[in-house]
Amino acid sequence: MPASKDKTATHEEFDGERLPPGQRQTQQFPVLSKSGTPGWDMESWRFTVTGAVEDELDLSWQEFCDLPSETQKQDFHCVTGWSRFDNEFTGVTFPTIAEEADVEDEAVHVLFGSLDGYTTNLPLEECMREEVLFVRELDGQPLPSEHGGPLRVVTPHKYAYKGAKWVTSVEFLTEPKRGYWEKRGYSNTANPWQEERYSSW
Ligand SMILES: Nc1nc2c(c(=O)[nH]1)N[C@H]1C(S)=C(S)[C@@H](COP(=O)(O)O)O[C@H]1N2
Ligand SMILES: [Mo]
Repeated sequence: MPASKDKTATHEEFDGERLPPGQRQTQQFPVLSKSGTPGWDMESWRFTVTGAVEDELDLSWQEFCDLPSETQKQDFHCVTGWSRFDNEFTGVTFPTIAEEADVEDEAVHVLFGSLDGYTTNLPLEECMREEVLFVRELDGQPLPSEHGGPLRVVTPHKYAYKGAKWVTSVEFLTEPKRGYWEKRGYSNTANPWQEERYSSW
């Protein structure tokens, strides 16, 4: 297996400590899901990329697994106050997906969709980072279903609600849209080093 890329210095970019303010470190990996763990099957699972792209994608599980992947060591910060360090995540980077779909210049925003009906959003430039990863393995094993298996997004530069578990769709947008928690009071920007936990409206 190729060496994992160490992305645990992401905090330096935000002039912050490795443990963001108001967080405590845990060795556990708590599960936070709005409505339980949805089922899936390998035969019918699809991953779609739509919207402001030249080449829409509609991939089977096998086709997704054939995309170039890498392993990264990342920290994970939950808005409810816990952080888990040194997670070994294997998957496909967001820029790889953006390149596969040939994103149009008009695209400025991204909406992720999931099997449980969850959505979350980010500006395109906040997605075009290597460490925004579509993860299918944790510690070299298939990602546990309660943590979003078969496929989830991780966003180590943001609180973890910006990473959709059970992700199956990515929509490139020409204007911003809010996702599930962003409509319900969590911060739209979600920077852990600025403690952007809640929205002011
Ligand atoms: N599809 C989906 N993704 C989701 C959620 C969810 O309920 N559904 N919860 C979010 C929240 S609030 C957090 S903190 C993380 C939790 O990930 P974990 O359960 O692996 O710790 O997933 C995020 N992604
Ligand atoms: Mo959360």
